[in-house]
Amino acid sequence: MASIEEQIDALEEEIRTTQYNKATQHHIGRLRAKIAFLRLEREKRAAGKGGGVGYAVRKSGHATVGLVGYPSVGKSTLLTTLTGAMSEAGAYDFTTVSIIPGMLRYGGASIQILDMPGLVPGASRGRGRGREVLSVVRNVDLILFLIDPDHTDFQALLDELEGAGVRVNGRPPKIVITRADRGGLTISSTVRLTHLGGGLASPIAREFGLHNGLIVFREDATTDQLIDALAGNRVYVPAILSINKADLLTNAEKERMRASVRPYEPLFVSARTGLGRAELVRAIAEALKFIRIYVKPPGRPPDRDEPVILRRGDRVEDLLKRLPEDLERGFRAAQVWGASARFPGQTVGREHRLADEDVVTVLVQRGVRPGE
Ligand SMILES: Nc1nc2c(ncn2[C@@H]2O[C@H](COP(=O)(O)OP(=O)(O)O)[C@@H](O)[C@H]2O)c(=O)[nH]1
Ligand SMILES: [Mg+2]
Repeated sequence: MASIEEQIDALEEEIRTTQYNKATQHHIGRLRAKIAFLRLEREKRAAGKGGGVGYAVRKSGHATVGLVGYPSVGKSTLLTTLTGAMSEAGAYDFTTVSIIPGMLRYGGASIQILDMPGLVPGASRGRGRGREVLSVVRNVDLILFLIDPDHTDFQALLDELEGAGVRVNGRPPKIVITRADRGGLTISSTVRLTHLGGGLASPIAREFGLHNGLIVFREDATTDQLIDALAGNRVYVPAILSINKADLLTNAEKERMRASVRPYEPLFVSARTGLGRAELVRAIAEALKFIRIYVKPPGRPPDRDEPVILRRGDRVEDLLKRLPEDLERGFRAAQVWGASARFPGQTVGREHRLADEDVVTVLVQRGVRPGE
């Protein structure tokens, strides 16, 4: 019996050598599903053997950013430039043997930045500590990709992450899957399926052992999106791209590199000279979607010097977690002034979504006296 690796290689070879057309698309869809299923199996076995999956890094700060790039592109140097943390920087590959955190402060927010070993081709199959690195990457709030003039193959970097189930700058497919014990498989959709019509969805589902249940498509999903929904362990992580060692690049070289990474808009930086540092920090904060909330004690002006930093989409309940415990325990309602309020001073509950620069007063029940 061929190993999982050999089976995957054989299936990939078959896809490569099969002409894609109407007659073969079902077959190719099933091959892709088989590969995805085998990869899942491989991950499970690696995890069972303690193969590095679940490498835990304690999160701290308001958000965590992972530096991802090939060895020697300047990740460790950049960590120092951004945060002052001293990660051992050297001219050799694999100088960073572990994950080194640093803290970057930005307008009241603290952003944890993780320096990690460089990814090498084959990382998603475990090469060069790849599994450890990728398991950390799965848990960050933002990926900061770093390439340099000598390591320009950005697409291969993306492919390693995709191979490990990380959907870079993606969003979950709008597919709802319900498993059942019997009754067969029902497939329905609220839109016309142009990729998965003609009965293509059910053979793919069967490759994942889904024989009974319901699949509802709420968008015109592709084969890969259905596979992602069936695999279930995908993560969707936003990312930005920086090109380091810009101090070594002429304008013409910059333009060439810029063109090669489209549709990404790279930021040129030099970790060594600090060039582009401020723009990069701003881009990180922007990508993390921070919002600033000014808390206003009743009858007093808001505290504009020390906003509470939340993420876009956060609610009053997320704000409460960051305030003294008695405010959370005694919470009765909140009053909001600003972009999220329908009118100034609107009274809202825990579920209310806040917006950048909102002013919020927390109202507590009688008998609870904040600050005591
Ligand atoms: N010219 C130049 N060299 C850099 C820059 N950033 C890092 N380096 C050098 O690149 C080499 C690898 O850097 P390092 O931070 O260890 O890379 P890592 O393996 O990605 O962590 C070191 O010799 C650094 O001094 C930069 O902005 N410009
Ligand atoms: Mg390093």
